[in-house]
Amino acid sequence: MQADLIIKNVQLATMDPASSQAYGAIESAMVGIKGGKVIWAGNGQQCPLESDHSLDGEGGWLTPGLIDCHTHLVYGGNRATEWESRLEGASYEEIARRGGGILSTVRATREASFEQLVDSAQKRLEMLLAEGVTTIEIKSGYGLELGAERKMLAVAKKLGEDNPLTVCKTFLGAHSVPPEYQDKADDYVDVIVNEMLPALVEEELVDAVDVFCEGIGFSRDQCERVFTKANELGIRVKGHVEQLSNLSGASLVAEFNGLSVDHLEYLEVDDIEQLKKQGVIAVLLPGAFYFLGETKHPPVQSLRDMGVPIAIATDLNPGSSPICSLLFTLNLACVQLGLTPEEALTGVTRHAAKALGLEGSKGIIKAGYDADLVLWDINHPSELSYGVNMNKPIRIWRAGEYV
Ligand code: DI6
Ligand code: FE
Repeated sequence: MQADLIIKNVQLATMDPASSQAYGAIESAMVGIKGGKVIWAGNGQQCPLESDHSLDGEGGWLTPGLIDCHTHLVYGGNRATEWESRLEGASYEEIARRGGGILSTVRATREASFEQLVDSAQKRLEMLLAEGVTTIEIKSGYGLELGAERKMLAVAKKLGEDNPLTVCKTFLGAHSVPPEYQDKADDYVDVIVNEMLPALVEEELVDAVDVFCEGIGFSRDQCERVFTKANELGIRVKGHVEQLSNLSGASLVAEFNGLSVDHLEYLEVDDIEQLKKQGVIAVLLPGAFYFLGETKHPPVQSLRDMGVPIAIATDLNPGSSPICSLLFTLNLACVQLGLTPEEALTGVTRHAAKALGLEGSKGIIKAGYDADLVLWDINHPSELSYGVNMNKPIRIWRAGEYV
């Protein structure tokens, strides 16, 4: 079998669930790449491949490219001074109710030009790329009017065109009620459903639809209206649910056969069964948990017991998670939420792929999957969650191309 490239002398963390080994590990392995895909991965002695090009991994570990499945990467300004007032005692919710919080980023994002948003997001993206992130989800939600939401999603699209990574674009029009619709949230939901969502789907700027189902966001009924429209348009849904309180948003996402439920600090054990039944991924966001100083933990043990796949993401955003590192997030997931290093790595590979509807092409090292790969100078994959700012990829491939 002829390959474009063979990577030799590596240890694989395949993350393949079919393996009986932790991390789906294969020692003394080789990987063959052709046409942007992995065509063979296994023990080097059994390798049937030939190629004019090979690379010696010198015994390092090869993982799937990392996937950040929940970010608000594109935004104007920042909220450092708001954070100062939080440290003086104001809560995240109080600040939001005063018209700060998300709405202050909405003002800055509306004012920023397309180019300014590209430039500021590009800097953050480069930090993630340098850590081995090869797929990222980027949400809108700081525009809250058609033009500004379109601008955000177009920036996300452009970032995907300009950089060696896959971008999934999520419409989060139902993030906060914009100032023009203060006390008229239902009217704003009408605009989302009748104008914004259909236009942006038509323009092919929407891969998924998200909502903030929360006291300071949207009610369960309002979220249901958004999801109904998304379903009609053939777009998968997901939700920021049960972050600060319980509005039974998770069960709503499950009813709509959604991709993922994200945050989950206030998730009730009774709702977990339904997530399992519908194959919904639980996305935990330890960066927001940490930065908001939360004390209520998501029900990790119950999710495990019921077999709901857990993904991990940065939630990178200026208000509740100004954390531009997926590797640090792995450490947070273990230290703060009690995940094992293997669960954490699975959460940014195989399960994150599933949260984006990309299972079958990303998140595992296996023949037929995209050749998104990262080579690390480590002795064991647990090191990726163990050290903070201790690991840097030696090499990254995206769709078989050396980054
Ligand atoms: N939950 C979050 O963690 C982010 N959005 C949301 O609905 C926070 C967004 C922000 O504070 O700017
Ligand atoms: Fe978020």
